[in-house]
Amino acid sequence: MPWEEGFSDTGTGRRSIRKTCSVLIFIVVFFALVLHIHFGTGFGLRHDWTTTDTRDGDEMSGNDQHGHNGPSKKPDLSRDDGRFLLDAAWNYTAPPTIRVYHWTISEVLASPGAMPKPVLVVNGQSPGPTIRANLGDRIIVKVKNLLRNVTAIHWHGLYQNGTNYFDGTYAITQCGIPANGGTFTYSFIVQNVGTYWWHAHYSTQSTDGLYGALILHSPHEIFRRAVHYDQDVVVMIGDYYSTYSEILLKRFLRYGTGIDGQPGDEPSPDGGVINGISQARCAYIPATDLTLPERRSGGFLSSVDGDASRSPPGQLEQPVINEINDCASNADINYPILPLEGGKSYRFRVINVGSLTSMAFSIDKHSMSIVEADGVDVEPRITERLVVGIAQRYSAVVSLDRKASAYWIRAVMETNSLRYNNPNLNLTTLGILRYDGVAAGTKPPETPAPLSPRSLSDDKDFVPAGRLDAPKATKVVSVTVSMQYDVNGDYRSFFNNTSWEPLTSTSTLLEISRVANSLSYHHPDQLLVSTRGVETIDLIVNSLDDGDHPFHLHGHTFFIVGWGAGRYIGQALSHISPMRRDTVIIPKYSWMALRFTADNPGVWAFHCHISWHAEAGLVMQFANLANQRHLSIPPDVEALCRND
Ligand SMILES: [Cu+2]
Repeated sequence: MPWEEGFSDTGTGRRSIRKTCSVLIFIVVFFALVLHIHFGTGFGLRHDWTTTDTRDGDEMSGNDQHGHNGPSKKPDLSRDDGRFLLDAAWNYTAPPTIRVYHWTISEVLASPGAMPKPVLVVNGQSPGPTIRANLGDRIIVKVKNLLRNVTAIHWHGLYQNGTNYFDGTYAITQCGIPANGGTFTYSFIVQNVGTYWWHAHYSTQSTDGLYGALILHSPHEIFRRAVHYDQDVVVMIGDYYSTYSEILLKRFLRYGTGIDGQPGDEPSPDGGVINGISQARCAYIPATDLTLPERRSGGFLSSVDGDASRSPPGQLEQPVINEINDCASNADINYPILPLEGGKSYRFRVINVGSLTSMAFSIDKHSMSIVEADGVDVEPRITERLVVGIAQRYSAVVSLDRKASAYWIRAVMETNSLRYNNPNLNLTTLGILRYDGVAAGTKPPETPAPLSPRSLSDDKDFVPAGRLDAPKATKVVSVTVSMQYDVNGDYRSFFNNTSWEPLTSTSTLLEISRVANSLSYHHPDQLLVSTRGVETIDLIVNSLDDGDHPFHLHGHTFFIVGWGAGRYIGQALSHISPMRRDTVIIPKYSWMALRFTADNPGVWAFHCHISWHAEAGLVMQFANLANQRHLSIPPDVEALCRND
């Protein structure tokens, strides 16, 4: 079946059945939402609320933390490694709680690695505060945006059933939270359990540090642990850029040349990061065949706000041969330190917060048992090395059963996504796991420990714990992924023949709510699949590209019902308890079939999680139950579009 752009009906008989179904669904969903919105109990959860007001770090006020040109003062962004070790005394069966967070987002000049760069922080921290809650709790995050750009915060993996307008996807579910002091409040019920994260969903802001962990508990998990553990530890790993992402993005998208003279080549990172600390020493940008406007203006930060990124065809400027290659060779090298208790077991919540590359996670001389992937409990599998794709999460249970000492925690970059040589790239990022009682200054042996060949690296290669078969598909949506030149001669990413660009001063959700027949909403440059009744969709993705892409679907956990090399030409799909997750890597020149039930009203992005690809247009959208009026957008969400 062909892909659909908007809704196309197939016959009057089916139409009347659908109409009846729609009315029934409308009634059910309407009452569920009324209960949900007004009482916060729409999912059969508990009634008596308590409120917890959480203030992480100091709240900043005023604009004095906008440190573009200031001296290289080095705030300690991670503040205290202890904040990644979660309280063991957590109450999993607490009565429903309203958890209120007050976040001030600002930009500081800081040095997560050796080079100072602008870092986007929440309450002075990057990674930002960890949110921790139980199923059925209400999370309220009051955001104040002191950045000089708008922002939006996405709660990665959360269903947001009934609150699509709080999904935090810029220009899709909301307009930006205004720059220079704008405020906005997110409020939603926890409907998921497991390891999640939150991150900015405007441009490449998450690349510069605007993210944090989101750990959601089930009342049962303390009793039903497949593998015993005593405590949770958050480990956020990823690639790291010493240069501000806005500069890299402009050069990546630069007309005709790309960042290294090869259009479509993504910026190569300078190193990795573990819980906000990097050992990257340098900032490297290769020469292109254009004179760089930022070089002419005498400093590459100064042109960020200028509009010098694009030279029209036929007016190419003089070539230069110099690269931007700054290193801080004598700067201190820092390591994140996790002081843990020997004899205990820990559930490491491993999250890839990066922008381009997968990372392999390991701890020297310790194996780990993988028990969860993207919020889905899996049959425990033992490994010594775990490859985590961008935006994916795993729980790895580790027993501290070795000699009391210090051991390296490693995040090793996978190199298959790197398109040009960064001569200073630091592939291995290290942290220190220190058993208690071991002297504070103790460092693990300098020589890299040999890694066992036992490695888990295929993100489809897990078995969900407990059988859950995929429902039958009722609709097939087929898309092709490619990178190519558009009609303007820009090299961009495509779903079919569309390359997404954000709407201005409006969102898809708002636009759909404004047209009389929501199903007819259509944008010529965006791929939007609208459904009327509840459909179970087979999303067939054919990747014609020569790189791997980590794809994420908002608001759903999909079943991975099939995959293979080449294109999908009717190969058999498997519905028998397939692996489920919300982010999966689709390898180069291959296809994958993702099945999900579109029963979650609203507009949901499906996009590549490589920051550079999403910004180059690799985004499509699903409008579930688009014909229904039950998603009335709150006035303060709508108001954002008047100020955007
Ligand atoms: Cu991609």
